[in-house]
Amino acid sequence: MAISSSSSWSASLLLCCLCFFSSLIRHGTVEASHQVFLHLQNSESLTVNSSADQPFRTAYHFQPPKHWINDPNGPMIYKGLYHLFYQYNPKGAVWGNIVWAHSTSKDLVNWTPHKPAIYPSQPADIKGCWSGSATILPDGKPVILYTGINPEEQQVQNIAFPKDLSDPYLVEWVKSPKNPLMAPTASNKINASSFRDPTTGWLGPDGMWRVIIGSKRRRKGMAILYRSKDFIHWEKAKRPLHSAKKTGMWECPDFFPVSTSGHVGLDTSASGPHVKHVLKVSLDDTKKEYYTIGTYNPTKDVYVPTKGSIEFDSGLRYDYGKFYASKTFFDSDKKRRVLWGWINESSTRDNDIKKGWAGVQAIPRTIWLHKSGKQLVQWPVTEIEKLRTGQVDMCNKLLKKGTKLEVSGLTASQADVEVSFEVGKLDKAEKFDPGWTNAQDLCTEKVATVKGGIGPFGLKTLASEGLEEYTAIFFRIFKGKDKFVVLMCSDQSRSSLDNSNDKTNYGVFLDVDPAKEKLSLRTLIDHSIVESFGGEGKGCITARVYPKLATRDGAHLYAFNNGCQDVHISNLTAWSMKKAQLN
Ligand code: DQQ
Repeated sequence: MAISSSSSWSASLLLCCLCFFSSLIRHGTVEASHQVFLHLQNSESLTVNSSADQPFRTAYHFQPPKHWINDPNGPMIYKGLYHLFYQYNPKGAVWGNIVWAHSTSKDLVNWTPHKPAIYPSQPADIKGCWSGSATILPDGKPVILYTGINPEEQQVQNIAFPKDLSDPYLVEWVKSPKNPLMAPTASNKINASSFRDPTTGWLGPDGMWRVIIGSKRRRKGMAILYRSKDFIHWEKAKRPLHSAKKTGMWECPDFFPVSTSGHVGLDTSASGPHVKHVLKVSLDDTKKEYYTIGTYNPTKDVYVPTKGSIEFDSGLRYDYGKFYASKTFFDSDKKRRVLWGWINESSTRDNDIKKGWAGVQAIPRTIWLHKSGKQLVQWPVTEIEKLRTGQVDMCNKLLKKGTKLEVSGLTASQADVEVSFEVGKLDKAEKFDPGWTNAQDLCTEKVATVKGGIGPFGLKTLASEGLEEYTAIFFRIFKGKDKFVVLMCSDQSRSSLDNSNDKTNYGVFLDVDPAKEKLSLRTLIDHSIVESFGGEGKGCITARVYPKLATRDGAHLYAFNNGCQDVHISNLTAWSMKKAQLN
């Protein structure tokens, strides 16, 4: 027995080493961008997953029935139907064997699955079909640009067209025999292992199409610009659209216009006096995304960020929690820009394999420029509200210091909660130390149990009755040199009794003035996801958690105040959420 277990142990050690070395070899040519577990890529789930074994599956966040998913790809609307493609491993719960899985929806809430739209079939993509984007051409025809991995493991850019434009589901896609359309060559100095994720195309005033592709040269991250007359023949521009030193590989860039007035979304080719542009990049090194708002000159093809910089921790982010490889599209039916993002797991690889799946998509969010022009604002698409049922209200309730209030009468593991707090006097606010430049670090130091002056107050979600487990989303107010500083935290430190999970805490400083405004919080709770929107969508944090006790009926929801001052709940409205049709 001892011999056999030690020999199986050494066998798995050998397998691990082999896997590690083969992943190194692979990294020597193609940089995988995801952890590579070669021996697990084709492993079906080890257990039979009855629903009783599956407390973490979501009820209204998009996911397929099983296996690994990552980046949202090519989102678009065509003939009134929303299309979502996504990176998918059809053979296992770890990254590998990547194809473009495909689902459609009438409302961004209920989804119908289709067969994979794009899968390895040509020399230009035989080793993988990686991320990319859809563009709706002026005649209404959609096309997809995506990254293929060729037999030499180089990253190249390919195109695919719908086979039958009269089919609103666009189930069949045909690849151009001209693929690849863009490739690293001896003369163009492109790093063949860091050249991926083409954006949606936009038209310049010269009638030429443009796209950018994520890349790096040594540690300098960049968005390589290409131009084309016909979307088939592409020429690399001399200068990248933008670059930044020491940022590493830029994955999944996104570049789009936003209106300087109101919430209305703009077509990706829009430009003009009332338009600003946004450049978002996903940093492979840190798995964090940053965006800048700036001015784009389409004649010179120059983008200059107004403020903020991609490379620093103080840069702007869509979401300060688990949210990566995001992509927007223009919804021409509802005149809005919609953002999709991938919520990665915080659990161990073993647990992912046991449950048979990994990865979820965040609720699609409408995104627009705040009237200050300083940041973007996001809000879950309104369609999600049709899942609300059994409304619970709390109005003008005092939340005394050091207390908690249970929000009962709803399904606390599957809910949508909107709450706003009024603080009254602010003289108990603790002094803000100007050295606190990183909100995440401050939230890690000052978790929900750490008493403050004003705050922490907020919600304890997915909480067990005895509070052995909870995920807390809360605010703290500090007195800065010449203004109040509002910190929003998502505290996962007690999210699960299972300590094998990553329980990193997240935080963001909210640009809200508590002397003039109420502090609002909306939280979407979905079994293992807590997706929160603070300050009416100015700060978003998504958490991925795996409670042991606070599952299904064992989950509770509390409002809490652990500060030295009472606060008022001006309004709290919560709903149980119905189950969506998820593939
Ligand atoms: N995921 C894809 C790449 C992309 C990365 C591969 C980002 O195209 O750079 O699955 O998560």
